[in-house]
Amino acid sequence: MKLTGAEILIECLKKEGVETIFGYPGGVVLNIYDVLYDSDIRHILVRHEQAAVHAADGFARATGKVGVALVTSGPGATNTITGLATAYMDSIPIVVISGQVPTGLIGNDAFQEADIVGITRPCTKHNFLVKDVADLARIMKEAFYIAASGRPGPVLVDLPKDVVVSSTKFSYPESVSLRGYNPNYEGHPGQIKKAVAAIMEAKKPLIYAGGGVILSNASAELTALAKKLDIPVTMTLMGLGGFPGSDPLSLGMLGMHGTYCANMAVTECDLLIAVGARFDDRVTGKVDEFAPGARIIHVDIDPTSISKNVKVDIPIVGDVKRVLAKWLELIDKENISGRDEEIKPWLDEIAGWRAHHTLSYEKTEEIKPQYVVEMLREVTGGDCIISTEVGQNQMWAAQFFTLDKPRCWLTSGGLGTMGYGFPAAIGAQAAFPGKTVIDIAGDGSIQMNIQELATVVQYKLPVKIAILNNRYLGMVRQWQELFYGKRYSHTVMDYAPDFVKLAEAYGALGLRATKPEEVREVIEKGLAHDGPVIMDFQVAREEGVYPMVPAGVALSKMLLA
Ligand SMILES: Cc1ncc(C[n+]2csc(CCOP(=O)(O)OP(=O)(O)O)c2C)c(N)n1
Repeated sequence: MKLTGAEILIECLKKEGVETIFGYPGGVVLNIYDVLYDSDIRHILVRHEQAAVHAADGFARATGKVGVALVTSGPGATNTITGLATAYMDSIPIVVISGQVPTGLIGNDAFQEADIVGITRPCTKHNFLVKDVADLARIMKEAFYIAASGRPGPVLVDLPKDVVVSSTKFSYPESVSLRGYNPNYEGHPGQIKKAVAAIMEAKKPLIYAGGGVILSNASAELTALAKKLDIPVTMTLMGLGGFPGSDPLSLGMLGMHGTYCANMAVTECDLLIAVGARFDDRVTGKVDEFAPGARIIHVDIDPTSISKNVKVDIPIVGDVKRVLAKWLELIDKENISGRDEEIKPWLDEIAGWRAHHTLSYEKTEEIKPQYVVEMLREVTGGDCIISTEVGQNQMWAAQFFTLDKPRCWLTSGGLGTMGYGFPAAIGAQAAFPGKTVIDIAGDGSIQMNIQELATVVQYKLPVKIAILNNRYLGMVRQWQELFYGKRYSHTVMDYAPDFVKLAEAYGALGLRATKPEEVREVIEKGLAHDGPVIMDFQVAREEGVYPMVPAGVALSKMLLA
């Protein structure tokens, strides 16, 4: 029996175990939507294609599965760019299917034509234009494989209308073989041994854990390693939750808004064990003064990441989980008696930095944004999924919402995409209907995808939005305060909707707190409500995020307030 391209596409999604997709229809994908109408695949109709891609991305980060979005050609496809670039920078596995004008019209400036394969080349791991229905099943298999394997990332499949309507026999390939694409998962045995020797020798070792720990599901192995050898751990923004934040060995986040003790520990360590981290400039500060006295081990699945920004002494190309498991195996054979005594001076030094400066803020009559985040942590007991927007809200969430588990933290690290958090929360909530999902937002960022309130109300997705409302584009204002003589050029956001009324207009619950004493009550009420909620916290307007390492400055030269 022959199936149409549209039918084949849906069969492929079923074969991949896809149950939920996010999308927005249009002319050239009508046949696909028509087949979808009768299928068991749940489709969530967002209000903007950017949100469909962020939702697929949030779904992927929370579940570890490949997220899927479906959009139409032209503007539908171009609206996905920010979502694709966001997923690309953070190595998130998603497959975006875009409609395309019929092959015969490609290049003719046809109605709603955009060269989406050309446009997305720099911001996808790979992309495909399907020219023949006979290739469709194979391409879908490859798309899912490429998205999820090696260093994960977004894949786009562009489907011309004529391919969607023509038919062929359907058979789904069992396996994929792609010339020149063979991710190396194991790591070189010699290098693995060398790393273990360096770890055993080090007097001041430090683990620097990045998003790769989360992506490769390596938290258990990382935790076992740190605890076995008493090695302190600092995490990047993307690595948060990869090691329990409330463990005494956790130093919290490092980098531009990292903790004092994490940044000092990086500066003073004699061995830096980088796992699934990519030495981003927000992490290293001035590269020449990053971990100046340390040997560096770097484990990463992507060979092009190694020695890209910082020169590495022991490179290991492999899957973080497998390499850590191998290390543990080898360390089991080592004699570690007396290690407590050896590592103690280093742990004492770190305790000194911790005592010298902890994350804190001054309590005043006004609501402090950090206090809101602390209360969210306290009321939920940490048992929830947090997404964030971008700006001060994101950094306060990273600093004050101590995360103990992986896949509970959805944030745009690499691209820094305002408007990411709310749709990402939709993706996570769709995957886990019973879980509490909270988007910690700024008043600026939330307005970038606020239209998705309609989506959460329609699909009964009880996402909670906590707006740290400072009526500024706060993070930019902070830079203007510090580096531009307080000239607040176009960062004042005094004109904003009444967020409580806005929530109500969409059929959600709106709550507001204007005094510190109201914060806890609003959170409790918001979390107890069984539908979507906006909580508008009117916070101190000119609060800053500290510590702060100014761009391009050494980590040890933090501004503490
Ligand atoms: C799409 C996009 N545009 C612009 C920026 C630059 N930017 C970074 S932080 C920020 C301010 C964010 O303001 P808000 O959402 O109110 O959060 P706050 O910093 O006040 O918590 C801006 C404009 C960005 N990151 N993303």
